[in-house]
Amino acid sequence: MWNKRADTVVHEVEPYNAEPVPAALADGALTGEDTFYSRNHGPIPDIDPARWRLTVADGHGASRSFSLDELRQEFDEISVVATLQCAGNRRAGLMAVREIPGEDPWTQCATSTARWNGVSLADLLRSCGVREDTPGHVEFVGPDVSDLATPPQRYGSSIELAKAMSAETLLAWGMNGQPLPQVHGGPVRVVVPGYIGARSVKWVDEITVRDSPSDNWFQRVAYRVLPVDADPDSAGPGDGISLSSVALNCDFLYPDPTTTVDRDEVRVGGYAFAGDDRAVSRVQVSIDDGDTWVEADLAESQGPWAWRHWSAVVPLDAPEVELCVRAWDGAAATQPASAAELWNPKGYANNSWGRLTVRRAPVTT
Ligand SMILES: Nc1nc2c(c(=O)[nH]1)N[C@H]1C(S)=C(S)[C@@H](COP(=O)(O)O)O[C@H]1N2
Ligand SMILES: [Mo]
Repeated sequence: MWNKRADTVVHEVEPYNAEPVPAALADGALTGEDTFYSRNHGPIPDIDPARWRLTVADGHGASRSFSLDELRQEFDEISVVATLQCAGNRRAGLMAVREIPGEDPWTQCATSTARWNGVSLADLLRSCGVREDTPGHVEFVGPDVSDLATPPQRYGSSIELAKAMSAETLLAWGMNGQPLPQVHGGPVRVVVPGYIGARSVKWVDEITVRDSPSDNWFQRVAYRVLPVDADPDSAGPGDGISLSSVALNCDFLYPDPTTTVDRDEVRVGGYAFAGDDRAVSRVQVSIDDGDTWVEADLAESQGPWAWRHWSAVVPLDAPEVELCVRAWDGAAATQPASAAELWNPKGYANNSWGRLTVRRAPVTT
């Protein structure tokens, strides 16, 4: 489906929700179209690029409309390598603590990285008379109607005007050098580097500058870390912590826990990511539940908006070794040890230590 690898883990067919297997994400610093996770709240629209139009309203009564050709002609093309990470990434770890009804059990692969090409949102907004020195918010709306929202409505979100005017936020029509695939928001999507994936609205056709955050259900009600005892069904707009920048996170991508290792050491690896203006400074792996740590090697940086792959060689001193991994950022903040500390009713933002059990094959003498 949707040109994805045959081993893709499909949580739902309609709406289509799927994540790659860990080994596939480990394959490259950039994630191919056939591997990139896909998160949808409604039917995937089929939009003819020649007929797509974007309306930009400045919030003071003026608006402009652009075709794809006009965007390409009027603005310089920019390119940013950015990781998208769903707020529900690693929810399975929270579900193991306590059930979370009605949500998909995403493992650690609801995240992927691509080179995005398109126009700077700041350039576009400036051409519409928007000034960066005014406080405000920018709302994005797509054409897909989600009946998961109350009431059913088009998918939308918003970000602060300052983030919309930043050098990194873009309207992308290209992904890894190819036209943006339909399933990832083609012809044009928003990419908000460093923010939860939910803010990067696909198939965007309306952008509005506002004084306050969007009233769209996916901004006002969803994507909030609610208090542990809150009932998500009766939680009102504005309750809890509204997610924007992604919390420092990391996890294992290999080895495959269903295989055994026939040596007394093993190379382990995965990704680490720090949202918005923070950067991954260090990754460490432990074989004794965090009493001692070894430093992992970080792969070369692909810029401030992309994950870092990491790897380390660790000894296997028992038939079964429980590994943990944690990252640190530039403020020397690190991750909480257990998912239980983070459990929340919608199962968002699990950034507890990654954990992986590795089995050693019986030693033959
Ligand atoms: N129009 C629209 N945009 C959307 C969504 C959606 O359902 N509809 N899902 C959001 C969420 S929650 C995520 S995590 C990312 C996923 O992007 P991807 O499917 O390209 O990986 O898209 C975001 N943009
Ligand atoms: Mo998401």
